[in-house]
Amino acid sequence: MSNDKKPETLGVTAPISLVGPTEQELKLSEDLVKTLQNNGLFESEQDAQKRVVVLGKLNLMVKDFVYRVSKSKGFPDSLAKEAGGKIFTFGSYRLGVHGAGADIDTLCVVPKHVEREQFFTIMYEMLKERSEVTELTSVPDAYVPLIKMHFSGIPIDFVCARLAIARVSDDLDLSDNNLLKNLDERCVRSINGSRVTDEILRLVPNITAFRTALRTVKLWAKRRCVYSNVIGFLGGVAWAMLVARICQLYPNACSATIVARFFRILHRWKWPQPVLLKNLEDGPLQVRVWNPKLYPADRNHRMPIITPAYPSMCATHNVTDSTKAIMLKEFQRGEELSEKIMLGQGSWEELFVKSDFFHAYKHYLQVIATSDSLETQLKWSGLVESRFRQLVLKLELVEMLVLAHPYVKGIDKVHYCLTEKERVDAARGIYSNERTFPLSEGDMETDHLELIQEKTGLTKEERENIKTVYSTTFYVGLCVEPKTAGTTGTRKLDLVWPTQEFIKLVKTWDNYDENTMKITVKNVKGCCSQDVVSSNENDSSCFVYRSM
Ligand code: 3AT
Ligand code: MN
Ligand code: MN
Repeated sequence: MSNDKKPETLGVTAPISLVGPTEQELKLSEDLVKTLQNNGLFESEQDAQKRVVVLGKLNLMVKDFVYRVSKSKGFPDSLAKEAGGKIFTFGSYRLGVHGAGADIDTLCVVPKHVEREQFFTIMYEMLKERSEVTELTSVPDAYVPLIKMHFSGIPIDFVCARLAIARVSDDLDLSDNNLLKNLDERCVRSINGSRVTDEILRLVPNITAFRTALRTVKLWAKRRCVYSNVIGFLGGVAWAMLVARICQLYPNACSATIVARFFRILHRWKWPQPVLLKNLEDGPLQVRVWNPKLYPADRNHRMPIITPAYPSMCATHNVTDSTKAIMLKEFQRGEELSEKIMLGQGSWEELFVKSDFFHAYKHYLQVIATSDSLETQLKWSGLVESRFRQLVLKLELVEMLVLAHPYVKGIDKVHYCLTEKERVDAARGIYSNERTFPLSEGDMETDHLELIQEKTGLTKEERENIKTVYSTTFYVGLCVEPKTAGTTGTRKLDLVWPTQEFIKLVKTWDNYDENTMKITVKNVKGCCSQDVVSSNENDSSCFVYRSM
């Protein structure tokens, strides 16, 4: 890819500095790449090659899919072939920042005579017949409908857009806004991921520095537990846009400098001034483009980061006062550490030290979602996760609560219960460690019953009557206002209202089933690691506790 043709200025303001890197900065950039390598962030050449092969195969399959549909509609052979079909990629793979096991987010583009539904029927069947394809699932009702699968072992998220054109040729470019005219909304959403990533890459002056800096920021954000759009932090696209903006401001800087400037500038940014990669465009659709002057809802965005492709949207809608404060503190930490590193007085590893969330607070809230099958649990915990930020928003209104710090992900467990009481207890977060196991991806294959048998022994009857409970626990760290000098007596922190409202809210879900899905919110005092959870059971019925 040649960067030479790009104009000096990309972005909504002139660059801050056009200075190129010093010897020392180049050396630090090299160190940074080595550190990223040591953290296993790059895949092997062989794996990279495998991805190219898989994408080649998928591209051919898409053409075959369009051909078959065209033929079935009575197209003569030559026209059926000319109808084309093409894949595009987006997400981390497209940006060139994917890790070893990452998925390839892939978009299938088809001409107008192919129906959207046929992607989920005909294309799905074609994939099913391929020996390379495993774990094939179709999710046609998602906000962005998709097929998920592994192709030759590589996870693929496959979305589809049907354009209002007769032919999808190999040189089709998705940047033309007019392509969005007369499209199904789901197609607009499906095409959006690709248009945004393509636009980000177009707007970055120095792709190599951008990639290394973005890999750094992504690793840092994951280690510091601020990588999650759903929970109210930032997702991959938002982090990419932030790094891209810094690259625009320092078009000739190397990656180490970009990283240091990233923390410095974002820590000092005048939020809610938006981060923009270009001036917003108007376009042919009847949809809203982000505009706080026009739409009051857009004025609520605390850290607006706006996608560059029409129709521009705010990628950070979920940020709350608490998550904003947490990220600003992390930017500050990043600034201090990276400034030290730039002076040759620190190492990049320090930036990536894991967050101490589970030891940082005196009080935590636990939200425990349980059900009795894995299938139900996936949906139920997903729903609770998607509403989790509503709890944080309500906690932010509680007097004396300075900060409600949501943990970035739920912790999944499976409990094997011998009695009805154990089942009820498990739903309330009380369980025996002997028959409870973490459920992360690597553990799915373990035969837990065998392990229990070995550890504690089970009678035949116990074994037959065992009931499984799946649980997902979400955490909020609570920071209470320090007592001011001179105050005496106890203070009460009233969490009844926010927690009850939250429970009500998740139960309004269309698919909520009170017989199979349970939710408990309780407070936990002191250090609360993932397995050692000290809890005072008398508290569980009551969310009022005396603080300090
Ligand atoms: P990984 O390397 O895969 O972890 P990524 O940035 O590629 O990082 P994803 O594969 O999760 O992350 O997402 C890729 C893009 O897909 C980002 C966004 O444009 C779109 N996307 C992801 N999740 C959703 C969602 N729930 N709804 C709508 N779009 C989504
Ligand atoms: Mn991805
Ligand atoms: Mn994906």
